[in-house]
Amino acid sequence: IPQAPPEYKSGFIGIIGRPNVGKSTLMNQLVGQKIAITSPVAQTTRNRLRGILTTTEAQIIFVDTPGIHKPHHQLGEVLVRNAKLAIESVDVVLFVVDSTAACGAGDRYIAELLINSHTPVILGLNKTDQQPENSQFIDESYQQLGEANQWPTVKISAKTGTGLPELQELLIDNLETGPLYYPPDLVTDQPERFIMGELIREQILLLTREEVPHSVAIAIDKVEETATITRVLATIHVERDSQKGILIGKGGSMLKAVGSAAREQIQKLISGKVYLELFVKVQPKWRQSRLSLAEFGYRV
Ligand code: GDP
Ligand code: K
Ligand code: MG
Repeated sequence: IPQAPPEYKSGFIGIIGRPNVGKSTLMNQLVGQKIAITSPVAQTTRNRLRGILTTTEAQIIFVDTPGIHKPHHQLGEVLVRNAKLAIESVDVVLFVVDSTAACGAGDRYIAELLINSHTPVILGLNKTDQQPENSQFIDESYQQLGEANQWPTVKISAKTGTGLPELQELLIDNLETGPLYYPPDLVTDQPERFIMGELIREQILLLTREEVPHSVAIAIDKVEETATITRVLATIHVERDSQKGILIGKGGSMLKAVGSAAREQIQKLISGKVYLELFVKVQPKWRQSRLSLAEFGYRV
């Protein structure tokens, strides 16, 4: 890693917020590459993922986190505990809210966690591209929250990019001078294999029914590179036979759709041709088991 020039800034920004407010979409936009998967399904993001933006002025390391919500099972508890840890372990928190609706109990729950921490906070009002008419009441509900806690507040759209240059500047303003933590050309701390698995999981989230996604885990069994093509073998682990049935679909149609959409995404990731082969395996109760969680790459 090269040495940073004097006055160079760097630090870790935790992206915190309720599920589905657009945290992962925002991180992808800010680093300029799709490294975190996104979907309209809550709990799309399962573990902490770093996205790295290196400019001539600063290196910003974004830490994308699962949304904060009340835990219902063991995986949920792990998610919330990790989110709390993320708040404490970063230099600045980017608190993302969904500005298509007013500030609610979920946002206030997170605000309490932030007020009780020592980490500086910037409030990002996301999805401004989708705000209803007369959104003044909505904006005021968040601006009050920001003013009460002296949190700088910016209106943004992770989808269209509105407000992101201003946000980036504000984030850099809040960082101290520091070293390059990562090589300047690196965009994530995750191995390519992990992101491949996530890109497969994303298509399952987007294409199958609600009940399948939450109990799915992907293992990349093999990646073989030849001169012309990269061959990827992956196993999709589900908890129940019924989920396996849904995932495979009539005559294999669902698995085919998941496979071809995921293949396209993986091709973009590695900028090369991909042959993707998917297998589905039933492994009961993997979500309850700490051993399995660790095995599939989730921090427990
Ligand atoms: P996360 O759970 O907070 O990480 O949210 P995601 O990044 O997965 O996004 C949840 C949903 O909101 C996805 O369908 C995104 O496409 C959508 N989304 C994210 N940011 C924006 C935005 O700025 N505008 C609009 N209209 N949709 C957005
Ligand atoms: K989501
Ligand atoms: Mg996410």
